[in-house]
Amino acid sequence: MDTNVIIALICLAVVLVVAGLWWFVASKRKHSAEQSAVTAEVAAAHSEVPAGQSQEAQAEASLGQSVETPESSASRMTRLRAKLAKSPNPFGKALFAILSKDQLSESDWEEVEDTLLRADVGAEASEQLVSELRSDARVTGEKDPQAVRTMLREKLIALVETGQDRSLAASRPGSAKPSVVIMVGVNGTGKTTTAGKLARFFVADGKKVVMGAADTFRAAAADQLETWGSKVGVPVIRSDHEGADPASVAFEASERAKESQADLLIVDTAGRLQNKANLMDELGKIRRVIEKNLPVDEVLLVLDATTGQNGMIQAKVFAEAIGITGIVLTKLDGSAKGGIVVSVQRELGVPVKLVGLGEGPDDLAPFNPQSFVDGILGDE
Ligand SMILES: Nc1nc2c(ncn2[C@@H]2O[C@H](COP(=O)(O)OP(=O)(O)O)[C@@H](O)[C@H]2O)c(=O)[nH]1
Ligand SMILES: [Mg+2]
Repeated sequence: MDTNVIIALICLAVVLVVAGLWWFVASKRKHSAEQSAVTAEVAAAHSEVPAGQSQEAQAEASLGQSVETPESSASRMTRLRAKLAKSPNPFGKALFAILSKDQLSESDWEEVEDTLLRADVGAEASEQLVSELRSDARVTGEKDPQAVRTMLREKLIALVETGQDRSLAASRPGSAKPSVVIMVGVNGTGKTTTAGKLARFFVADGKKVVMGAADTFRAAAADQLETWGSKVGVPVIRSDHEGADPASVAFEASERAKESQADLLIVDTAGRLQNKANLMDELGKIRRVIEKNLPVDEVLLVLDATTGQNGMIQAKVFAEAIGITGIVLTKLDGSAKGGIVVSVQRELGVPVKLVGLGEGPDDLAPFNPQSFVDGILGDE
């Protein structure tokens, strides 16, 4: 073979080897550059989310949805107190108008009792209050309206105040973590809405909340709860098919709350059960499965104030089916029957802990007897 050909072949081989080496090194460099770009992107995505937010909130934020900040407790209380004073709950005002008359006739006293009954105070409590008022010298003798008003205020507060603890277990110092609240009550009373409002309430206080959609009758019920949760970055554990076992959703929610070290788990339930045995069976099962993971320290019965005594009969069935620790009285904003606070506490033996005062997301307030009575008595 010609020496020139050999030299040309050697040169070609050298060029090929050098080109191959160059290609290998370049592709390696490109790969590592891509990787570091991805790492930088991930880091940037994380740094955009403020510290202290939940994983779900981060996921939400990265999806471009903003997480709302619920109203603070102080602002909520001022706003809702004013709202209660303006609510169509005139029985305090009506009583005051009658009692400030110069001479109280027998028919005036009948009117006092009627007013109380119409406001759903209940027969026993109404009778008791009338007899106390009749024997009070400040009503029968004194005619200074201010004195009558003060006396009426005291009597009404005494009627509403039971001396029981109205705080939620989750708000007490040293409460279990996660604390568990189960919402129960008849369909349409406001369970899901109250669960959503309650979640916001705790989120506003910087607490980590998880919700469980154990109303599995309709997918829409879980969607409704999810809508509430997603606005404030609260994860909602749900089933993806209608008619799933509510207890298994509740169990999963309790596992999630425990794993994620949440402060509070709120479990929404269905209210449409054919009979008491059925109801006891289902609510009992929900409670038992949660208790495999966490103690249940609050069962809130949700009662619609506008349904009056009828609603209370149904509420009693729930109270018997699962021990309740407190009552949420909803739709007090649209009810002239504020006296139901008195009768429900008497009938069920547990305190009203929260009141719903509207459809707004933060229209839920802790129940306070003084503010309530001031509200129904109206401004001077
Ligand atoms: N005005 C008013 N409406 C309320 C209140 N609470 C709930 N609602 C309304 O009552 C309806 C039924 O509520 P929902 O939570 O779905 O009841 P659930 O079937 O018990 O879960 C909804 O339209 C709510 O907006 C309240 O405090 N005031
Ligand atoms: Mg519901």
